[in-house]
Amino acid sequence: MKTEAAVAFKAGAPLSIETVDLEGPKAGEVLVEIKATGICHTDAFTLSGNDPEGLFPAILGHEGAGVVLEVGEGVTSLAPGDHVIPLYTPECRQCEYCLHPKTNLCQAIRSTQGAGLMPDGTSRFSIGGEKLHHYMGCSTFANHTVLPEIALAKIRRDAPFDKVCYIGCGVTTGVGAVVYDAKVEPGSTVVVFGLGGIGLNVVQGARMVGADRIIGVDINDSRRGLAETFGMTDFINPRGMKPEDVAPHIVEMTGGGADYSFECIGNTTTMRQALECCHKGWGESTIIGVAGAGEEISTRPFQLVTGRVWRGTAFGGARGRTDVPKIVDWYMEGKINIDDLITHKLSLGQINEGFDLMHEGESIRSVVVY
Ligand code: NAD
Ligand code: AHE
Ligand code: ZN
Repeated sequence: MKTEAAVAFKAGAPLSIETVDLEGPKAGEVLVEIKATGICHTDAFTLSGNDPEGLFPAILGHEGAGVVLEVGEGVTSLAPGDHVIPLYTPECRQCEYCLHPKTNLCQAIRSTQGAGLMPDGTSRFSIGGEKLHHYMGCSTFANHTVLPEIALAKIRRDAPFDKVCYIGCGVTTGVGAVVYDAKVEPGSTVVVFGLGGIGLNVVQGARMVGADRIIGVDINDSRRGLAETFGMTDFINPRGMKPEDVAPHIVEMTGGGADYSFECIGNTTTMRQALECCHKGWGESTIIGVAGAGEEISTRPFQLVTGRVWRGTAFGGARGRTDVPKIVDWYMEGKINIDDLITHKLSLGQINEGFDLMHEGESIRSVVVY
């Protein structure tokens, strides 16, 4: 079939709206009509050329929601008409990782997914006979896409696509990092570096589990008001501070340091600050931000010897097919707020404006509605 897509032909160039060819689903695969997709900073990161796994030409996008149109041979858990959220972290429920209680990183299709291909090693997308790569196994910047059955969470039909698409990455990553990975306890002091599409979800996750103090750190002052409505109690704008002064400042204002910190920027300097603002003996810092190719983190090992813990999370530790439908329920029951984080709604033809708004610090989430 033919479908409309925003194609990334090369790193650093704007996306190009094209009519592309899409092959139907093979065994174990599902054809999905994408109804809405968010634009995550990770899409911009890959488009910039900074992603070691970035491949071009490709159809980016990994934060979508849509409807099943057709299922391939052997697909049993989904049928045409089902509403779904694509999962860049699938859940096969059979691999060593899925069977391990400590991780959500299903590896069933990781190698082909990282190579921009379907599990059989081929692509379903092409243009003028030239292969287009899939992206993160999702490619939600296409109006129609094909995914493996294990990479789709079936969700309730009354959930609005233009809101719950955000659960495909940002909401689950931020709220899940608090709930599933760090397991923040009520009464905790939490520091959130970066109050964008991910960080604000960490803030609301921390409020949801009953954190007492939620300190936000961002160089953009305009993030303050919204962050406060999501539960932030204190704001720090580190502009004008020396990088080495940020962690001691937080340690001082918290009387010893954070119980938990989260880095939601992708900057190795703030990753270090996030670790070092943690409380001696027990503070835990979680890296969410994605740093560019070749970048490395550093700290004095003494920071860890003296009881701070450095860890990271992908997709908030959520097991997609199991947890994503529950997070959709949390939204529908009013336990989490998605509406106020979606600042811009765009058509596919306006998708490059969504990237501009992100880079200018004007948007929290832009959502493309097909
Ligand atoms: P975003 O652009 O919406 O937000 C980033 C925020 O960081 C902005 O508010 C910006 O003002 C702030 N910021 C930038 N530099 C700063 C600095 N030096 N100090 C303080 N604040 C600073 O991005 P997002 O969509 O929220 O994504 C954040 C990061 O999380 C990205 O690196 C993205 O790739 C990553 N991410 C990771 C996962 C995962 O599973 N681990 C999932 C989604 C996104
Ligand atoms: N491909 C990059 C890393 C990109 C990355 O860290 N991706 C996160 C999701 S970000 C979503 O917005 C992730 O889930 N990683 C785990 C995985 O298995 O991909 C690189 O550095 O090579
Ligand atoms: Zn993302």
